[in-house]
Amino acid sequence: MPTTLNKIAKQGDNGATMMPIIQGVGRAAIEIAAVLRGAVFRGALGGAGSENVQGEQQQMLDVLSDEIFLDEMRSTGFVCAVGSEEQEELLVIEEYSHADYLVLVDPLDGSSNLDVDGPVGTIFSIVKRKTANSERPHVSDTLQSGQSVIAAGYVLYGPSLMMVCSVGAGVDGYTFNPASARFELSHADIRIPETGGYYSVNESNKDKWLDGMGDNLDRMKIETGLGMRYVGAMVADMHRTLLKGGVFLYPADEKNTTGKLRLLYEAIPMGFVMEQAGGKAMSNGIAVMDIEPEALHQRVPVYLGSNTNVDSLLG
Ligand code: P6P
Repeated sequence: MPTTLNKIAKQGDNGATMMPIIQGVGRAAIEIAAVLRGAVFRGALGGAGSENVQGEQQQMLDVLSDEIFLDEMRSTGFVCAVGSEEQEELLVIEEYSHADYLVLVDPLDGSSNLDVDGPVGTIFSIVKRKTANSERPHVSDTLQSGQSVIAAGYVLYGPSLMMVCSVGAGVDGYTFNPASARFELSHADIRIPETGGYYSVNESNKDKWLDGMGDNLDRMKIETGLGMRYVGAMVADMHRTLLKGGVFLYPADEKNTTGKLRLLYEAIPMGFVMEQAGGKAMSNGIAVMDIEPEALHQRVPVYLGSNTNVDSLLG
């Protein structure tokens, strides 16, 4: 009998409360995957003609994925609000504004890969509200460090549909089985290899990096001899790093002086998974998970992967 997402209910102290929300993420993933597979026939590839709060051109599928994800979080009945890359303000789920949990999400990460049929992903993180259940959820409920994260993970829309997640008791990978139409455990207890793998970075920005990171990378390449792979979608680059080892990095540069990747719905969820798998996630000299967030769409530099490789990179 295959193991399904129901396994989560028996994991750690929070599995039972997290399972319905993560099952909701799974339902959203299945629907988003179906939309992606048929998008070309519906004229749904390409720009939505709008910008997100980041000033980035929204793809039509960014907007649709955000709507699908919000609907599935609403359907769980356990989520009071969602902080999304695609929405400037916190989205309160009115009929459940008394519920205990908030979800931070990048609904369709790496969407610039879509029109070349490249991999994309969904990244999520779950925290417990700080405001009383009788109050209206507030954006301050999202401003919690990674130490307060209860569960996090990502969905990878690739040759297969995978969800990798943790409720604080290790990391498991589930693959969608079309025969049974559900996610089934395929990668139990993922641990990042201590050595080997690849370094993964957009090296074309190297001359603009801040904090001497160009010299650090040159030194790490000599010390480790790692090859390079870069997909341009954090979920795909993170997933390869998690399974093969190595280091993924997005340093601050002259254009993105505080970094490009978002703390609450990219760096923290990936840092949670990476640390749960025995790896490391750093930013600006401290662990990603120790950064005290100041804003919903705050950006940070990110260095995550195998301990030895992250240590070699950061010196
Ligand atoms: P660049 C996608 O836009 C994203 O937010 C991450 O998924 C990815 O790691 C990064 O930006 C890619 O950025 O500048 O290399 O295209």
